[in-house]
Amino acid sequence: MANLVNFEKRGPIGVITVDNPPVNALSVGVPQGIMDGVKAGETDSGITAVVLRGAGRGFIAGADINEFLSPPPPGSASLDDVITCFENSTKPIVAAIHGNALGGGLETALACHYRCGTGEAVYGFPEVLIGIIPGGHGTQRLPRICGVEKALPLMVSGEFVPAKTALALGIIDEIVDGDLLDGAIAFAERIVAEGHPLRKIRDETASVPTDGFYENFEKSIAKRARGHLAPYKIIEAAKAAVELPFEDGVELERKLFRECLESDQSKGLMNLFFGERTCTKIPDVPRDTPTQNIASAAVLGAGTMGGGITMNFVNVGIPVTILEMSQEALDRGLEIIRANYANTVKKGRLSQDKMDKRMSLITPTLSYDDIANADIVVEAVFEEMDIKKEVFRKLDDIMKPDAILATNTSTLDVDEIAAVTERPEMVIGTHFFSPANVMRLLEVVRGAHTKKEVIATVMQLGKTIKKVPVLVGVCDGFVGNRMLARYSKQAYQMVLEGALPQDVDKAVFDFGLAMGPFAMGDLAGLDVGWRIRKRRATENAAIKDDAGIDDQICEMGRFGQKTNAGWYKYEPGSRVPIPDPEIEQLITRYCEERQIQRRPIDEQEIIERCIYALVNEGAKILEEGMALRASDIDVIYANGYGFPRYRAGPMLYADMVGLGKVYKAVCGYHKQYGEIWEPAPLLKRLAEQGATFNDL
Ligand code: T1G
Repeated sequence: MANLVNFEKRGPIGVITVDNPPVNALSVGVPQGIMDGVKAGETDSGITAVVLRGAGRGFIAGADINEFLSPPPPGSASLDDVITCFENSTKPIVAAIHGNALGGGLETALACHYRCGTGEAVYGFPEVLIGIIPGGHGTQRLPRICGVEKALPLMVSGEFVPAKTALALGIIDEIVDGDLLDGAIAFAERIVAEGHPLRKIRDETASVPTDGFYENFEKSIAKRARGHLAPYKIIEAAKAAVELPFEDGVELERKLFRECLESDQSKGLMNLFFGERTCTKIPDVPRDTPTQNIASAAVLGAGTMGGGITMNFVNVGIPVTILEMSQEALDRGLEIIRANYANTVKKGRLSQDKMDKRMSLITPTLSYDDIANADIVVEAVFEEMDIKKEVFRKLDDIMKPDAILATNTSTLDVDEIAAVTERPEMVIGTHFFSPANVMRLLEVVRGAHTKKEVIATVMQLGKTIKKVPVLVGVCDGFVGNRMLARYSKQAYQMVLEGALPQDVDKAVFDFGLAMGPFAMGDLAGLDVGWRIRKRRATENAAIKDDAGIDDQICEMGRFGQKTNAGWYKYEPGSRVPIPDPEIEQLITRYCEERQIQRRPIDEQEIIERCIYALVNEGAKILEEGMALRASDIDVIYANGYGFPRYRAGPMLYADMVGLGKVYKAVCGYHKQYGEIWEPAPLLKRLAEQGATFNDL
């Protein structure tokens, strides 16, 4: 096996190079290699200083996360050992950083005496994103470098900062132009020549924050950090950096790190981390499958979805020709896009000239001729099969032969759409989630004839436009919406049986979902489903027109937030749902008219029926091959439906509850409610084997 760490001499400077592709994680063997390099420098009297750098794409991306899920043999050298080794060094150690210096990688650099890096390097503590805290003294050194008021936002957000910010914060001492190694060697030689001391951050003090800082900071993260453990452990550790001697702070950091690592949350987040990378691996579409270059795109429909989809492309520099049927619709669509960007500029998250650049990449048109040469066209017209078919017949006629024809349908049969074209192998589903320019999830729907190059191209394009692309099969609702339907059915059923909307929403919100099903219905608009049900009832006499509670609410003109009333009422201009006695009376009356005996429903039943409904449907989806893996389903649910990331998703949650317990509960509901709770055969099989979805 190639050396994980190499040592060489450049004149009087020793150079240690970490070479552990793909990201130079601190896997077993790397810490030992670094220490061997420091020792080589120490014992060579011709060496006056040492430079530490990474080979390949970056410096060091942190600890090897795999080793948290399956710990290495005890006794291997650790990051702690490396840090101690640096602190005992009698010669200056200079970190030379390019690419990523993250987590334990940044901590390794902070334990060096000095740091320099390229102008493109990025720095960060992403540990919080996988449910842990910096465990290599980062919570003690960073506040000593830039103060706790700047250190906490960095460690609690997990965001990466660019080189200039790192320099301003004091994380690095110099930005190197030109060749990094040459620059770092020159820096080291200067340190020696000018007799600079061995700078030890541990000996410095962290400034006391202004009064009320910690309270205000906790308030500022409350929404995003709700239910999460690690952010609050980071705050505790950072306080120690201000209040305790270094060693005591390190001791506390170690304790808090262990608490986080042993929590279910870190397992959930680490599984999700790998799940979001595994989902782009498709067994019968190998990594080296040829892909098409997507240099231009076209979007059909300038509505909410079409506008959002357009933004995804121009955000990464791919020009879009956006087509509508009327000038008025086109103008309205462009205005919405412009307003979206202007809002981001106003918030200081986008510069005006970047907004102008993006807007300049959008070409509005009323003519199909103007989109013929686009490399991909994404259809986002009205969700009606006849309209989709008409559009795809037209696209088939005018688009260049190797153009990819994508539909943004959220439930319709992609194969049926593909069948109206002469090129079904070029047709694929790209199901964006509203708002399309915000939601990270992209369900890529593989048609029966979609060719592998098209799948590989669209999965890669998904990553290019900063989405999390997950390949799904053609079935009603694909994966996410199909599972959502089961979940929503249970939520509605429980309101009929005795719960109130606010009871269900609270239980689900406390479980960690971003929003309960009734508040979500009000947000999306109750009239969408209502119109579809009314149309289906007129088209198909067999569908009994027994207006449900949601239909009655719509008949009252209560469509949700857009009408300041739906399941809840809303103060004008507010999005805060307020339980409405009028709805409680409507529910009670509805049940009385149908002799439904209402009963109290507790939180446990609400959570079991909502979440196990997802799990049972997910198991059926897996078994039918509509999703490749259980972790793909979790990635879909965490990125598209607000499932708490620290639980990863419904399938891992079920694994952690124990499939035997889940299966037993599903059988109980099956006995009570009939076929809607028919246990998935896969769930039954795994439960009987004492296995998990993750074992598949
Ligand atoms: N450990 C193991 N594997 C990793 C890894 C890591 N830290 N980072 C990436 N990989 C794998 C990843 O699974 C994928 O594998 C490949 O590398 C490319 O990743 C003590 C305790 C560095 C910004 O959290 O944020 O240090 O799919 O597709 O888009 O305080 O990877 O190819 O088989 O994401 O260019 C802290 C996590 C760890 C960094 C690169 N560090 N990684 O993004 O590539 S905890 C992190 C990332 C820690 C200390 C604590 C990103 C990246 P495969 P990729 P990318």
